[in-house]
Amino acid sequence: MNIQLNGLTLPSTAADIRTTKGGVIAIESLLTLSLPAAPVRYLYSGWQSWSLTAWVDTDRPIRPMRPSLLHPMQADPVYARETRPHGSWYGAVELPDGQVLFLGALGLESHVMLDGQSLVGWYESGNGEWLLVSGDETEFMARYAELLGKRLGKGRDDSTSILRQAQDLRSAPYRVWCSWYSLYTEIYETQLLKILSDLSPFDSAQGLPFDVFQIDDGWQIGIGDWEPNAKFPSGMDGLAARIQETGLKAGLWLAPLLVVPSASVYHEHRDWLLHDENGKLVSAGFNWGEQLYALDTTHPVALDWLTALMKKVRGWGYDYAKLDFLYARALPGKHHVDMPREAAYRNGLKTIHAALGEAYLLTCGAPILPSIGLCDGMRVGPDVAETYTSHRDDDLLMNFAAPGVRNALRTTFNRLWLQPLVHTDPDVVYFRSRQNNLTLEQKSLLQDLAQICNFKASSDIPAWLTDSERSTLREFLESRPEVRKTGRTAYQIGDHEVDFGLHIGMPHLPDTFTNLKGAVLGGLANVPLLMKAFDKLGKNSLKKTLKQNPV
Ligand code: 9PG
Repeated sequence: MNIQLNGLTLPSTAADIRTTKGGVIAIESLLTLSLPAAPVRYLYSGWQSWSLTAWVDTDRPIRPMRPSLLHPMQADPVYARETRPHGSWYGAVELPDGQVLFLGALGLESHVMLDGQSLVGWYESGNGEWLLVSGDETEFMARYAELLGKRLGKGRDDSTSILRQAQDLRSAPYRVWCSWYSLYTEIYETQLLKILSDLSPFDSAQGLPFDVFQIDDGWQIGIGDWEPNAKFPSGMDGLAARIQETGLKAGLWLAPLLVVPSASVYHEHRDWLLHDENGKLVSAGFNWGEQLYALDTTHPVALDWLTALMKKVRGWGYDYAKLDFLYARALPGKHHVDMPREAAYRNGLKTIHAALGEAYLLTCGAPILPSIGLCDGMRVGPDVAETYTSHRDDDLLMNFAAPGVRNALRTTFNRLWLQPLVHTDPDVVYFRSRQNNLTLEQKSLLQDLAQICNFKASSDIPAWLTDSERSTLREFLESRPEVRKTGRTAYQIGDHEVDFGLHIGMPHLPDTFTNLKGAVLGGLANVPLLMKAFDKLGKNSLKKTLKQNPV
């Protein structure tokens, strides 16, 4: 039937539609819309926290990211080789006359793609609802969020998190010190205690007013072996107690749905892992010099193990959990109990959420829509880094999920529409100049985005800050500027205006020769042994850096 929208007549495969505020809703398993003209821009929607989400000119196709070894952990691997404009759950097109059309699923396991002059949306199985709207992007994304909230819930309203009871969330969210973006995996107990004391939480004049001290990756014996390693002799409960003594809440990072071959669960409970139709383990990517696998949470015993793990972390004294690499559970595979992959993920997350009780749950590396309503905060972009961008990631690997400030700004900015549903975590900001290649402008873009998100985190080591950096960090943590959107890419934040426009576009497509070099590099990066060696080199250079820059 023809769908009438904002003066446009769109031939479609919809059998029936109903009108809704701003547009129409159709229920279809496959919905095709014929557009009046070929679009000039497409809004890509990445599957999980780190995956590219951006408006891209249709004459600048997104090529498959390199290396493919990382596809399961950077994109939805089912669609990672698709070169037509596409994305998870929703997509939008801008027509040559500037008119914008949006097609978004209100259910899970759905995808949208631009095929020539047709916009196509489909569900991986069965029927589901589609919202079709046009007009102003801020308005239609708000409408989409509203409808999703009704179907998936709003974690913020529903949950009984400690944070929610303690304060008005929008005006005073948690401020988090996180160990990752300075120390990475090289953390140990006495070093973290020194940092904790240097934050001087007891000193109201000089102290840095953080609310949470969050220990990131590096405390555990292994991915799947969630017990403290030898660098944490007082145990995780001992450290949590020390953190709490300072008045801060203790936070802990885990990747509870991942298992690596060196972990004991891998050997003892192979049947808990996600397998494919042929009985082979499903790859969840490659990191820490190891192949990653996923826990199949439809396996009741694996689910019990997961619940016990969450309760253990709570029992140790952690009130804030950063749960990472969560996409693993939503990868396609043959589950112990047959169910759609994102529904299976949601079941797992529901169990985690319940087991964590009142603790604040920050999801990371998390499939976006399936996490709505079941967490407090969600990382909505790739990792930041001490560099803005790199020739390697932009031009050779064409990898826009890789850690870097430009990649983080771009994707996070395009996910701000999620704010009514969840705390959007833009990742940490930097104030330090030590161990940092960012310009002042680049650092302030991150700070502005954190103000917009009202989610403030930093990994700056107090001893690395100059006096003036320390006081600007302090002011940043204390400030509560008024935030107002003033244009498509611009915001007024307190007394200054910031335009992200120049920072959220895509780099030019590389020329043929650069692309060829990139193919060689991408090929090499697909060799696990080389990746492992690369990981080792990185670790050694990190150790050296930290020796030269004591905390
Ligand atoms: C700990 C880190 C930090 C960080 C998380 C996550 O695409 N990648 O290769 C990729 C690797 C690691 C990564 C993100 C992406 O970092 O986002 O904050 O907790 O794990 O290992």
